[in-house]
Amino acid sequence: MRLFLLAALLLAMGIHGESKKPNIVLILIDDLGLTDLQAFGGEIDTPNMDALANEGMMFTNYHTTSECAPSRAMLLTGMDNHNTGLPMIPEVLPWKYHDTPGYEGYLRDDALTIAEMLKPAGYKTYMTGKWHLAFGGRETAALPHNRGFDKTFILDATGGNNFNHHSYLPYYSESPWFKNGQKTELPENFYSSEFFVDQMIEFIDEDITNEAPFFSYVSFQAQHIPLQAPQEFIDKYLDTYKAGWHALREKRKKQAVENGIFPSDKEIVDSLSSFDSWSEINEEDKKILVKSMAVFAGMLDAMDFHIGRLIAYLKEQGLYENTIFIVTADNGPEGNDPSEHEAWRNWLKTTTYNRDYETLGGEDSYVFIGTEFAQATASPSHLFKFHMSEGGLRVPLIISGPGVKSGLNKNFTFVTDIAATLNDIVYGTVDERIIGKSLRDALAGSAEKVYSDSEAVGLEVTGNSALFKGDFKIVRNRPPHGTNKWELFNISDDPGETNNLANDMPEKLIELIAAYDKYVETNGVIELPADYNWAEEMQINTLKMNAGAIYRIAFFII
Ligand SMILES: [Ca+2]
Repeated sequence: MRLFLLAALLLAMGIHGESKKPNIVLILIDDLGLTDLQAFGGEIDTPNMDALANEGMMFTNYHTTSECAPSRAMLLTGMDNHNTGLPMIPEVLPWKYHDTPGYEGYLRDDALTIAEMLKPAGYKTYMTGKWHLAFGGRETAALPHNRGFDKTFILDATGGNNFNHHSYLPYYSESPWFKNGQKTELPENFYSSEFFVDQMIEFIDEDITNEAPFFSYVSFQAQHIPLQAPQEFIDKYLDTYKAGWHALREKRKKQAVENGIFPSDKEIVDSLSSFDSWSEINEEDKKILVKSMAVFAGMLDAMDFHIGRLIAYLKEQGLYENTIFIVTADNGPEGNDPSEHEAWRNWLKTTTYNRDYETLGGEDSYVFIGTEFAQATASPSHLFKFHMSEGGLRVPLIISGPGVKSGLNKNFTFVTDIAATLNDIVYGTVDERIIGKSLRDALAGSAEKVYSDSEAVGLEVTGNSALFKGDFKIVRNRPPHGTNKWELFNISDDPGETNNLANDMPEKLIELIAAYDKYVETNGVIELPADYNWAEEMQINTLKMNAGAIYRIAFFII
């Protein structure tokens, strides 16, 4: 009997004397505000992600980068973006920089992905959704199929239509979709969030008899423009946003305080004062904006619903208990209004897209929420995507699963910590090329700081910069929403970034700028010229990338 028990125990522990390695599900949301999930203070129904948040650890001071591809490269490799080949999204990368090491525009082969790191430990590796690290699929060696993932169905672009293969920008003639490294069509009745989960369940299910652990990367198109959702999800929110953006920013802040995400006694920036006032918007435009927000909410609600189906499947298969879930976003909410750009307006006329009220959020509809509602969904933070202020960088992070305590962690954490943590969980050590810190102690309930007061964390994306050190942060945003001058904040005391201390604490400012200069030197950051303009750069790159687009743009410019 004793021998039998010993044998059973050894079997349960695996041949190396360790307990069975956990499955890992990494869920990445595109362009999400800090308070978009209900657990973080939002009004949209996200019960499945909220359940993971309640079971696991919610990180309230987690920072990613301000843009898609650099965040994804850092998340998947644990390295600085300037060493991965994706210092910025390739669509706005000046062409002349492509030959500079680190600025290739696609994922370098020496920047190992989490999938490549986990393969030697026997993991089955799957990915569905947005990749955006292989230069629109032109660099096939950088597609996930060639970067450690066994099975993939992916989009290699910044975004795309959620119902079909149509592109969402003139830069792409159509959305580049790949299945296992080969160009592919989309199936009938495609809706992005639903399909990514269906396909992921199919991948897992095909290998269900192989008891090796799996790594599943589900990278949603939600909440990237064009915002689109099935009608029944949109209908739930048609009246939710009628009070406008000032009310939403305030309501989100209040609820964030109640949920413990933001301290109760701290100010926030009156960020909306520099934009349009809700009261001055005409009734026609208000109708479109209120419904656009309903589409935004419906898209998030739909994604959560489908995440619920993945969780239910894992529970049915008895896999849920040994699965670590990581839910996070690549950057803050999208505040661009593409209709302000003439090239986009001209391009739209060549497509099947429209912005009709009745069908907003449908297959041929092009929806965005605009600057003001983006600022509201980033509440209580300042600014949004593309900026190094907290609204661009601070997004939700939820980690749940075996060994993870339930609670809130309010210490500074960073996008590169995810790869470090997974390395540590699987191997008990962190690969030396990873610059992030393992969150294992934090997940076990430790309230110790992850980064010591003497450790600096630098960031540069598309000419905007930040550096975190101890309680302090320096930030420099380019116009129009910044001055291109360094500002200094104590984000521990002032997470709303209301009080620029640059003049009051010149020595602290000099200390952090010196640390930033060292960061630039260490990572080979190219300083962008003062007249750099991302929209112009995207037009130039569009002309270079796409002969058809040259004709379309030239036609309308003339
Ligand atoms: Ca994004």
